[in-house]
Amino acid sequence: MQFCEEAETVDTSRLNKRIGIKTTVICPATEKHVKKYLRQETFLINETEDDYRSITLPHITQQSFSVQWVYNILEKKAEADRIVFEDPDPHVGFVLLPDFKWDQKQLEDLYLIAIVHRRDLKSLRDLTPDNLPLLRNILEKGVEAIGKKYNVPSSKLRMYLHYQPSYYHIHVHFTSLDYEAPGCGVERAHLLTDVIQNLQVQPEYYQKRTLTFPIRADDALLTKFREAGKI
Ligand code: M7G
Repeated sequence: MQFCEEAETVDTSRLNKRIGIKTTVICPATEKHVKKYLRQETFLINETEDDYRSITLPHITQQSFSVQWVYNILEKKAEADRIVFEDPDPHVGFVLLPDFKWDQKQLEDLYLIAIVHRRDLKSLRDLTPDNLPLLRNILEKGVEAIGKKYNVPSSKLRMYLHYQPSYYHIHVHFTSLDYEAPGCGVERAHLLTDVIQNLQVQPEYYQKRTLTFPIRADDALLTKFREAGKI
């Protein structure tokens, strides 16, 4: 792994199939970026509705990663040539493009992200039934676009949202079912189809439910939960 200072955020993944090495370059890399990629012990946090309001929300408002790279993509200032599909609608629209974790050389580790155009949704916690048209649109058109471009059917796709995400601007991960993508485990990934059904069954599901997520030992949010006597 290398970290350099010069450019805007540039994150490039390369998978060398012959020797099986994947490298990531992040420019510039903040201390938080460096920590993210260092091996660390992790813990599970059960975050109640109150914990989210009193601990997590103030924390992420103050110190989450910048989402400028997301805005650059949405405004076509970055990666415009990599866009696989776009629905420009301001409410239900999104941009679908290869994730930096995928070099697009083989379909086995296919990895795309759908980034929504609207900017008011940070994470799962903000989703309500009002966002069902957005989520259904991503599911339907994302699957269709990936089918057309890569000939991969929906039965071979794992589509999910992370909680907690690293970047607090709603996006959906589309990964090959044959690829154990980092962060696709049950403790962090929420299937898009489940999210849609949960919102249909219980309108305030993501505001009311306790949500469990893994957290690294060096994450300041863990310290906040500890200080509050929650773990
Ligand atoms: P996440 O759920 O916020 O967190 O996902 P994670 O990084 O811990 O999984 C953000 C996703 O965006 C990840 O899969 C990243 O690899 C991907 N990603 C991050 N950056 C900075 C970029 C970028 O600039 N371009 C693209 N195409 N993908 C990115």
